Amino acid sequence: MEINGKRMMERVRELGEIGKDAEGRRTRLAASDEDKAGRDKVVEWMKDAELKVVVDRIGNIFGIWETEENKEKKPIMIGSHIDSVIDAGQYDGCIGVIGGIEVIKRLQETGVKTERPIVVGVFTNEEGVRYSPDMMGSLVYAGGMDIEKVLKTVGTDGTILGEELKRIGYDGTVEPGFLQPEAFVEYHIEQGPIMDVEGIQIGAVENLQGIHWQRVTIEGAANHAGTTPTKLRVDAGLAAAKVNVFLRNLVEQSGGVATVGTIEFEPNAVNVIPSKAVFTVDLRNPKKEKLDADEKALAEYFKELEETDKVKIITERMTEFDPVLFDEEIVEKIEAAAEKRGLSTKSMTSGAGQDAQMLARICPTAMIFVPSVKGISHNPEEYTPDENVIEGANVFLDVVGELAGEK
Ligand code: HGY
Ligand code: MN
Ligand code: MN
Repeated sequence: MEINGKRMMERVRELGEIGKDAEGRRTRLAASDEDKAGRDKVVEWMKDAELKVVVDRIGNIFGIWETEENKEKKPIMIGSHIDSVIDAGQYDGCIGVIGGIEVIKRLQETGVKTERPIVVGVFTNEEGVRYSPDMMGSLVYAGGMDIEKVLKTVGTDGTILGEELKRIGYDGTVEPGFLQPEAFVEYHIEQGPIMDVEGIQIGAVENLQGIHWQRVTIEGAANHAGTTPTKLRVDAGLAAAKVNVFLRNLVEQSGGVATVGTIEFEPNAVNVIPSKAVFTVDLRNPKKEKLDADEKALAEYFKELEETDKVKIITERMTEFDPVLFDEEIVEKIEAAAEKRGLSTKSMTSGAGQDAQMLARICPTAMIFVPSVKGISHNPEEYTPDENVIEGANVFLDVVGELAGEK
């Protein structure tokens, strides 16, 4: 059995057009109007597949395919996210949602019955760009955060998540976690270079690296850019730059990765020494002990910097997700399905955070990757050739059909 590749790719491109601004930049930040437009389109496709659509209180959307015979059984859950980063690609998350609906539709069209229901989920705010933390909807679904607290989250634009979900009409009624899955499988692009470089068609994802986010505020002293002698400066901007260089040296030793993705200066004027620098640190490593050691080294460096640069440093923890191991049996099913289709396969680590890492807290979980050309992602140049997307979706169809007990 094969998915309908034409239909799937048309939908990837159709969703890819949603949320583009006048300059053609694709951005669908969680609970924004653009996210709403994407959600509405996905709900339309779910209804086209005659799925029962349910929205939970954190705005996660579920398309449920169940029959009288199987509805008492725990479902196989599939899915991903359609919210994006700023100026994003069109595959990240979307192929897992569109692919999930496609898998169900193909099983329906071929008259296949399954022992278990199949549910395709669209998780709120996987990216965490507007509201922190990332993987928020799946984390709440898995019981990792309290829904009342999360709905009060203040965004980078000062909005309140719960109010925004209500405004876009996705403030659902059912409690997150209302369906306990038998297993979860997420279909996703690699977003890294390994499969492209090695010519691998299917990634069987066996684990996912730990992710720590923190917000750092460095307080210095504003002063005149021209009249203040170097040795009298208390320069928050310089201290922030030193932290970034320290992080790069740190992870080159530990084998992790570090990113200062956002930074703001105050008063942010060309001829004023910054009195304040506020930036985020995204620190990751597949090994928990190394990630914790890097965090410790960074905290010690902050103390040192307060001495040498006479600045004050305040840190605020945003996320702290440990590395995750996925389910070996499902990983083996993915590898076997790829081999049966004559596709090359490799077991992989996910460098990116994923909704699957949260579902792994409540059920056996694994992921299927397809290559990202040149490893580019979180960038409009993100690209996976149609044939790779379709090959991956066919493996996804095989694995989900097997897990659901197709008959
Ligand atoms: O941050 C991540 O890795 C994911 O894209 N949210
Ligand atoms: Mn993603
Ligand atoms: Mn992403």
